[in-house]
Amino acid sequence: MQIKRYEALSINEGMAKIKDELGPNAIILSNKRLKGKRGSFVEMIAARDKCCTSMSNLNNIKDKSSELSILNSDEVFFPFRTEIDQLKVLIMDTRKKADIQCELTELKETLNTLFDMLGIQKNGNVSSHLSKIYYHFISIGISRQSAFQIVEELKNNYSQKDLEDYNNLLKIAEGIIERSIATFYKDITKKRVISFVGPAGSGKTTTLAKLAAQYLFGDKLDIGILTTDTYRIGATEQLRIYADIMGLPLKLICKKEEFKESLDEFGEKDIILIDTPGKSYRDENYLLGLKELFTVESSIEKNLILDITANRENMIETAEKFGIIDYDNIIFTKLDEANNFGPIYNIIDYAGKPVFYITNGQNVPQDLEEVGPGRLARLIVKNTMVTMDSRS
Ligand SMILES: Nc1nc2c(ncn2[C@@H]2O[C@H](COP(=O)(O)OP(=O)(O)O)[C@@H](O)[C@H]2O)c(=O)[nH]1
Ligand SMILES: [Mg+2]
Repeated sequence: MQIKRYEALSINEGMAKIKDELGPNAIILSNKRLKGKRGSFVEMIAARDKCCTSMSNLNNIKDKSSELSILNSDEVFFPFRTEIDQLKVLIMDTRKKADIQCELTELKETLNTLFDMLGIQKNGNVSSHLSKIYYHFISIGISRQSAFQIVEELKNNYSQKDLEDYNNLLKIAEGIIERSIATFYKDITKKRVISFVGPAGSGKTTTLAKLAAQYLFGDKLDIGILTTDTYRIGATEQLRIYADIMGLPLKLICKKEEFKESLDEFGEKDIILIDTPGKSYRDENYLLGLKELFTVESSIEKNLILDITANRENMIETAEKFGIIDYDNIIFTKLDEANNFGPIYNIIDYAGKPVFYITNGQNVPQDLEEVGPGRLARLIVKNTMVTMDSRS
């Protein structure tokens, strides 16, 4: 491919120059009107493929019939076609390999599950209860490794008598999960400035509104709201509606300096809630931008909002990537839409962060529940929200 820049007084003049030099198959990549010393001119960038670089070649083709001009365009595109065909073969090959890889992983997981079950069943007459628990945990989305660990703990640390009754066994398992989750609830200091981060659509704005209502009407606190989610069309509208209904002040922040100013202006507020835009965590600049923004104020509580209907591995990856901003807590949303609560255990365990709230519906403010390790362990093991009012 040969690329060349042209200057001309008009587009027509430029086109003529390009056609003359690069031939009829040249492609115009850009054209701009610019100001020069001698007035305005058009800058045009044009390209042509190498296979028709020689002028004599072009002139030969020009001289021949229209049949040859078709041949010429074939000549131009031939190398691209070959490359496209090779790429197609490569993509199909990669896809096939990915499918096989996927199937192999699934097969390995099934085999491991089977071996785990066999291992559990070797152990005396409580084995059928233990393997039932193991199977239950896997079916509610707890990872195979965690399910196995819990069952091993049951097997090794409890007496035959403890393990004889299935419901009793389940209760003990719930206790193991509760104690494990509780280890992440140490040294908690509630902060005045509270932010919400997480993927797009995970429920940041809705959860912020639910909490604002709780602080305002329940705790009678003075609230201010800030949002950095200002560049998506309609993003601030949703929050403005909530703020207006509750009569709360809302400030939009576009730059880091405005963030500092707004925090100062809300200096008298009991609580400041900060909404942020959601983007894919694969966008490194987005996470770095958030990290940079939070350097403005040393004590900002950062809540990672995770939609529990997402797949477990995906949530773990999100929790890992957002680790860059050193979030304090996790809030799980959309429990009303989820089939399995098991991943909650794995994510808390992976992230090592406490969970103080879960949300279970779109209604603001009611679909929010305050939770602790006990309630979470019950939710996970029973895999249902039925005992909504029980808190711990
Ligand atoms: N079913 C259900 N929907 C929710 C919940 N929380 C938020 N949503 C919905 O999820 C969508 C995205 O929520 P939004 O707060 O705008 O997400 P954001 O992009 O993270 O700010 C909206 O339609 C919300 O109503 C929840 O707990 N359950
Ligand atoms: Mg939002």
